[in-house]
Amino acid sequence: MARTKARAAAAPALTAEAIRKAYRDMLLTRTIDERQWVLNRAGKAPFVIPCRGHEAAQVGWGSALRPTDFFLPYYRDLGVVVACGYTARQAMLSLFGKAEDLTSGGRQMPGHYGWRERHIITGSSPVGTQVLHAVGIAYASRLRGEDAVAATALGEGTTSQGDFHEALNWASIFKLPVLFIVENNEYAISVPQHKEMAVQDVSERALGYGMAGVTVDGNDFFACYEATFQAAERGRRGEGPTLLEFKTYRTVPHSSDDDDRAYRTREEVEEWKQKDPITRMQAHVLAEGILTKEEDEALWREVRAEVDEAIAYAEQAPYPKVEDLHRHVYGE
Ligand SMILES: Cc1ncc(C[n+]2csc(CCOP(=O)(O)OP(=O)(O)O)c2C)c(N)n1
Ligand SMILES: [Mg+2]
Repeated sequence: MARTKARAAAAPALTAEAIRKAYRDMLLTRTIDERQWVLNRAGKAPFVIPCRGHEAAQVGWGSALRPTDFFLPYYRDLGVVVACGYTARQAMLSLFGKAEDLTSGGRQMPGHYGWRERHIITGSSPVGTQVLHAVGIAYASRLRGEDAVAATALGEGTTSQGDFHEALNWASIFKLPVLFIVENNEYAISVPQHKEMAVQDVSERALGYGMAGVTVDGNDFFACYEATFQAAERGRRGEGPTLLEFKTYRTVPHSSDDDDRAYRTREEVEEWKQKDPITRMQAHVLAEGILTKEEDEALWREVRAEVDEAIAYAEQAPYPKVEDLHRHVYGE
């Protein structure tokens, strides 16, 4: 479903090793996500923002970029940070608000991912602020003479905010290497897409800013990877930003505080569960002989054990000390 001015050389073919890693990252993301939900329901974790259903989109874009690029994920992007090396332990430490939490030392709500060494820039809770930050970072990076791109993600609902339009306009005027990645899951909490905007595809909005816009199947890891790689290459060549739309669906409520039965049918959810991105990737790795059935089963066991261990570790880890309250506010 390519749209405007989006031509670029194809990504080099992924090696079996890279495909295996992507599949593992998707599986780890799903397993962390499912267990976090259970921990919430068991009364052990106050708040969870799930990513279930978005794994192909997230691991797809997270693994198509370089460590020198800048990542500005949004709250749902566990799969992006996992593709960058974020571990199950880190996810659970953050969930429980423990001192060792990589992203904020236990200060932030879960889902506010930040990791200086991996160029992952933490976001704020008001949706869409990261979109403007990405533009500023791309501009700064260009002034420094680097060839990095800044990639930021958001939901389709967030594209109705002013910040989004200002960011696209500026980035396109200055031909900045920014990837605006919209994970379109058809809802902004309870509001369906047709009440959020009058266009069918978010990528149509690219036209109004004179930039490339691309819509792909967000449940297809390879499509998301390829589209991101190509958009990044265009950005590095000075051809400007791209608006990428990955059409997907969250198969669980918006957050642990939401009840999606109030605004969508079980039939609709079931229909999307049949298009599960992990089942699809599993079918691919088995059909291509990248993993045997036995290796696949072993991988699932290994990932589950990793998440069990992470929960046990994070549960007993200490909370931040009261004396440390003011740390991380000013540079040291
Ligand atoms: C400026 C602002 N308005 C409202 C909210 C409350 N809120 C949090 S997430 C969300 C829905 C966003 O939907 P979308 O952009 O489609 O992303 P999704 O959660 O579906 O991935 C809203 C309204 C907020 N955090 N910030
Ligand atoms: Mg949405």
